Amino acid sequence: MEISATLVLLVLLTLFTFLQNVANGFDSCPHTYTINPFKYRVPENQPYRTSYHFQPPQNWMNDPNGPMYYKGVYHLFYQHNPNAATFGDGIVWGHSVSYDLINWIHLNNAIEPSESYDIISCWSGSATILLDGKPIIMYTGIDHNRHQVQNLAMPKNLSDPFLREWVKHTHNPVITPTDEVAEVDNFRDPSTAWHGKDGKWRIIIGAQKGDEGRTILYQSEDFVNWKLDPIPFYATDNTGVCECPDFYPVSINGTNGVDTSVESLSVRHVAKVGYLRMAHDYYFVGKYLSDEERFIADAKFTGTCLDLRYDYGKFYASKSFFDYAKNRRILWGWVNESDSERDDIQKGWAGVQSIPRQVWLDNKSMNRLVQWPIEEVENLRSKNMSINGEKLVGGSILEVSGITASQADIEVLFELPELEDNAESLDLSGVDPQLLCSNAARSGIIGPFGLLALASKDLREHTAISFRVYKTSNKYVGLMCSDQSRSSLRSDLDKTTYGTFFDVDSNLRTISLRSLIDHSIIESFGEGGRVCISSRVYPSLATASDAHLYVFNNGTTSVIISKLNAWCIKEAEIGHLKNMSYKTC
Ligand code: DQQ
Repeated sequence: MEISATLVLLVLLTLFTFLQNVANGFDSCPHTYTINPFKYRVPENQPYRTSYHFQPPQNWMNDPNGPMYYKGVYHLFYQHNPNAATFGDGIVWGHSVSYDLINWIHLNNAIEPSESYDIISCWSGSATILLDGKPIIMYTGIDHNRHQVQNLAMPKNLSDPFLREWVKHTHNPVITPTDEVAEVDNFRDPSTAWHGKDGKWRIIIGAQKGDEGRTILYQSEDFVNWKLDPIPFYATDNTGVCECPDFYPVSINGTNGVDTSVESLSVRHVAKVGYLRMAHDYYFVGKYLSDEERFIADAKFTGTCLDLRYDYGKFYASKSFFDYAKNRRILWGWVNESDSERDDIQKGWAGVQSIPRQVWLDNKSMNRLVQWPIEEVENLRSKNMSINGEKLVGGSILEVSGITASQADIEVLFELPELEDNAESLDLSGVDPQLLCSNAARSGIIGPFGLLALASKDLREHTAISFRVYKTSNKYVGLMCSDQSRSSLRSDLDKTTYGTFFDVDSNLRTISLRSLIDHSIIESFGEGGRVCISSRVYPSLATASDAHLYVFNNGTTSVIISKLNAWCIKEAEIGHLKNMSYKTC
């Protein structure tokens, strides 16, 4: 009897520990910690500082670097100027860690200029988890000649759960540019490596040769000695330099991610490049021919609105990683400021990171991606209000009250009227959705309808995230817009209007929208994440508790708010560590 009671207790204890480990992402040791209440070191009065989007304590931030998951801890590295709120020489790898990708602990810089091969700056790169489980970083150093060379850095102490210190490899630089493939000052941003069936590692590096944008492939058996493949892995004419290339497999079934090295019939591949000239990240879905070391994209780059972008607003230098803890692929992007450099200096900071997004292949089309804010952001949701089945007649506006409209998460499903009789005709040839959005915001038949975010009570300030539905020769298309033109009474701001098309399913007759609002950023996900637009806005009236949120319909036909849920979002814990304790385990 006693033995079986002990046994039951033991089983229960094991189950409890297992569940605790699941909750902790299999972190080797449970932890508690407190963040220093002095969260950031910037001047008082910060109406535009974000509350749940990642920002360093002060100064300039651009590209997300690394990111990786290692033994229960997520690491975000980022391009950072520790000395100013502007870009310049002396860029370092800032470093923060997290247990949930939302609350962050700032650490000391991971990589700083120190050697001739990175003395001017330490630019972007990626982390790879090697076969023995150890992480390694490859980054671009701007050397004493201002040439771009690739270097390695490894954690100094693998038993430090935060991997606070990084040491540079004695063989650095491990890759230098060769004239025949790249210009010496346009050869940067090594990708996460993938491991081929032949036992060799592969990476791609962004480059330019003439006016061709290229990603160049290198192979290595030991991660230190790299062999150039002289034929570009993927190239586009007349685009200028490719920055921050990313290459990864996506599963053809379901939303789970797969490790970067997976090659099988159940995956397709995605190549992403940032073109500096356009300042946009474009992605291509296609086939990875590993035997020939080539990537064949389904569609060629056209330089038109037909090209696929992660985000049709501000979102650049993005980087993805495979999250082993939750079997998902996560994507980050840098969302830069739309105010002036003078404003940034005054604020004491510039640049935010997007909310990490889970990314997967759209199983409907099989040729584009879906992105959705990681589920952890929902832990910040607090007070909620909802609207169900309410008709929004043409020309009407309805306030979504009772939530903090400057810090919110809104999900809404609109039901459309009959399309055949109501949708306006549009000839898609040569139409630029971004231009159309500048005019389409006024009035139509089905739409524009959507949200007015960060709006002042008198509506003199607002950002409209809207939809309008058109009939083309063979299908119905939606136009999604984010119109910043009336976002602020302030001048000297970039108020460009963004827009993109998407297909509307005439059987479903619904359009969904989710917007994450955080003081000066609005990240919007249309059609369940098939089309995304992020914008930066700086209202002068609609700040903090003076910000309002509305649903509107400027079309002449009614749409129905099938379901709307809006939540206040709590502030994320982002700061320096005050203290931390590990329970004995
Ligand atoms: N930012 C880095 C470069 C990269 C560019 C410099 C993209 O490595 O090409 O901070 O924003």
